Amino acid sequence: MTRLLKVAAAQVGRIDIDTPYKDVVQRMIALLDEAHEKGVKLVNFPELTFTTFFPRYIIPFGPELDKWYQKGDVTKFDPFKPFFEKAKEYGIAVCVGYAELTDEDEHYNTSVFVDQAGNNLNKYRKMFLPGDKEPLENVPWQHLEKRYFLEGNLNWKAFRWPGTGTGHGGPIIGQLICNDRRWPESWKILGLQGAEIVCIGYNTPVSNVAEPGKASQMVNSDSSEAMATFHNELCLQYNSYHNCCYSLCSARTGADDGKYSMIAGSTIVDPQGLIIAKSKTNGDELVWAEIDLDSCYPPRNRAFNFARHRRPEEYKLIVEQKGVKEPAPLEDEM
Ligand code: CDT
Repeated sequence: MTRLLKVAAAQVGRIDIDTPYKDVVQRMIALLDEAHEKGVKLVNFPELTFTTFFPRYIIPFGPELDKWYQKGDVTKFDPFKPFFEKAKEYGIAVCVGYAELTDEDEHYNTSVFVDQAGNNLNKYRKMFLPGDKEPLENVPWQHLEKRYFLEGNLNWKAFRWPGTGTGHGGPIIGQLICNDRRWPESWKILGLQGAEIVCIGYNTPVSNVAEPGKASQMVNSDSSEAMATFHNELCLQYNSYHNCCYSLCSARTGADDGKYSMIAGSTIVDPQGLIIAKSKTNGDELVWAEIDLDSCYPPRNRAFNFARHRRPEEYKLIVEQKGVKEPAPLEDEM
């Protein structure tokens, strides 16, 4: 049996602090136009797709900060509506990241999966928030995600995407956001629910602060970009492999404001861990492929048959302990 489906990772390039929503939305629609031409049925978009990565700035709490977030049903927010309407017109499902403000004034880094008929099938809130709460001194930039977002509280819920005609009760979808992709726990919880496609968006700087407070350890070179790209692929390839799933991975890339450079490398990875499609630019680009969802199953039935081989009774440390506790040091090594 084959369960063929055309899917895409939409990469979105430079967005500045003052880029209007309508310009971004037009660019996103151009990516949908291309997807429609190619017969693609699902397009994944990046983390916080509609704006620049605002957590890099110091923004006063209150109305000035809240301008960056959307309240209520994001598909009905006027400036974004043309994008969701175009996806529905084309019969394309989309997974897209945005900043969410709840009625209780909670702030989340969120992604929503909207099916081809415009139904909001699932909302996911980023679980692993990197960066800091308080600004670092003497660094050229920072990610203040711990300042501007709460940790996600919707767990990693896989769900069925109806109406694709691919059989098997519908494709099983999971969502992750950026830093989540680096943690095997998030993937395994989706894997245990049989996720066949994991949709991921990211904003990953080409350089990083090695240690808080030590700007001198700021790594910023061609080799750091290569390393950031390598780590991205490492996470996507290995985690897709041991969970026997596809992943659609979309970068917000380019140099926002002409200086905040983020890696590109949007990819589609198959259940063997192979990259089957990859972006060639660091701008707007549609990375697409035809995939066969049935190819998740030979490895699931053999090498990664979880029911046969996993040892959950031995994993107590993983759920009960958070940080590292080393064994006591040896006397003669002190
Ligand atoms: N957006 C996001 O989660 N980015 C992180 C890098 C953070 S550097 C403080 C990532 O894991 O790619």
